[in-house]
Amino acid sequence: MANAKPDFDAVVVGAGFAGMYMLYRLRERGLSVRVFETGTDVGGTWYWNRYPGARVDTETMFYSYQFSEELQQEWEWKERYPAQAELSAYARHVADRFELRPDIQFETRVDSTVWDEDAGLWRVETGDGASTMARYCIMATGCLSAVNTPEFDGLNDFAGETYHTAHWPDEGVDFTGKRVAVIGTGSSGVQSIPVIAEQAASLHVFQRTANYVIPSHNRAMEADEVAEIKANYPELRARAKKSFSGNYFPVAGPSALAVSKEERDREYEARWAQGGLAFMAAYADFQTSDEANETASAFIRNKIRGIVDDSEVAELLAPKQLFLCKRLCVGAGYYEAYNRDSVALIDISETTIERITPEGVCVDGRVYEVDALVLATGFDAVTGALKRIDIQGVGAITLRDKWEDGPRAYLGLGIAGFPNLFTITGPGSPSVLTNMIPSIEQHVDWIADCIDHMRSHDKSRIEAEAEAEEAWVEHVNEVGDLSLRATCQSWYFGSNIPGKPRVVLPYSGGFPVYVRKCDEVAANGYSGFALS
Ligand code: N01
Repeated sequence: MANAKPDFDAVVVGAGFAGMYMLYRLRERGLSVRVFETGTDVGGTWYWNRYPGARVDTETMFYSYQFSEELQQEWEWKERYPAQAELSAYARHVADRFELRPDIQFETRVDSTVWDEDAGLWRVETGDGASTMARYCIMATGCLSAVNTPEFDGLNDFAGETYHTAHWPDEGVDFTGKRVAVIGTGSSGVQSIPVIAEQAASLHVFQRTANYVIPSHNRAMEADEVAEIKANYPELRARAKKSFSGNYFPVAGPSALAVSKEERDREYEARWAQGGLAFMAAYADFQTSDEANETASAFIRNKIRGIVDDSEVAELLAPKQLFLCKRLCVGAGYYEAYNRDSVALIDISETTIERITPEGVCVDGRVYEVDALVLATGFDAVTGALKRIDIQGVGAITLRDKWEDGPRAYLGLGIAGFPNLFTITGPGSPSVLTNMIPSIEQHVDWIADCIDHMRSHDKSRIEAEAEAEEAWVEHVNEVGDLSLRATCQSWYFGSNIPGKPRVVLPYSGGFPVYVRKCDEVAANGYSGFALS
């Protein structure tokens, strides 16, 4: 049976940016591939997240594929931070340009994937009742794709419309004249609130934790800056890869405390005026020194007080937790939205949402009556999408069981007990702490090279060794616990999902260190993996 013939060399689950590139690379190496995708089109995150105001918050000349020089030269980005529609058009262009569609089966959810040891193949079962055998199974299911819908009492009894930001109707929603509630003030809430506020008759925002929001200062790309970036792409991309987050964010200095308050504030002012995530790289000790961290927090809190007219509302919006505890948000007119008479902020940091009634949202015995409810409540991050599929490895052990106390994976790429299964940007890789597209490309290239190596060395089975996995998980935890981020509640640690074990999900040792480790493992004949 070991030489049983698969239907495809590889099955890839998901046709977002990871799945599309995986398909491209494997096909280029001569493998037959079937991609299964739940949606009706490509794009993953940028297919599903169509909420009002949805746009990327990483500068897009760098949040884009670099594997094809022709692609990066020919595609014209219109905005510094493109909206969902432009990102989705880019994904569709990539699918068409590289003729990916014939190998993607849309509107097909993968329900289970089961390792058949005798055959040395994965049996992938899909929602259409079909079963597909493949030598390799590659999970390109995304880190922020399994939607979190909190189990509010009475949610199903709500008489109005209910939306989740990550499952927004294709045709959009017109809130004109409506009373709207938004629950959640993470990146999705921060982006959608000002846009919904422009339309709605009234908007109640339910905030459990205030976040730090840096203005985006989004604008159209100038022709000369595009030309300059395109002319220097190789150098700029290489420089970004050397940075901690795989982004090119210049660091002003090793410590915020090594300079005077005046100099520091000048730096913060400049970054606030420039806009975007580069603010987080101002000084290198935000994750290691409370005092340094507080200088950035205080600066942003003061900005909020300067923008928001009502001082009580400003204090509620001023974050209490450390800067960069949670993912930094980038917004457009977010704090300004609270100056509208039609917008009210409801603080639920000390209370909670008691229940949803047919009329609206009940907090502290008071019902806020609304016509529409928007859940901007995020995702079961990093592990959620994998655990929602019934994945069974050697001896029918399930991934859900193996990860009951938290995920265990080697480099976030392979899992002991699950041969020939790869995870793109899986737990224990830098993933969500980095610019996602370069991280995806690094994983895809590594997996494609690994499969190539196996084929050229006449190997058909690869499995992470338990000891190597154990050592890597320990290292990920050790490094993760060094950062101040570890002292906070956030989805980086699974704290947003009731009952989810608290585990460091992404590797926080930085992109360059991680890439070196992956390259070493490959150069040493895939050390830590058993090949047979
Ligand atoms: O989700 P979130 P998101 N009762 O988890 C609140 C990326 N992204 O979709 O903080 C009441 O950040 C929750 O409160 P708390 C980006 O990496 C990128 O906004 O847990 N409230 C929080 O306020 C981002 O970090 C882009 O106390 C509840 C909110 O809901 C990640 O995706 C755009 C609750 C959820 O915030 C996730 O962002 C969008 C409950 N039971 C997203 N449960 C860009 O590129 C949750 N909340 C711009």
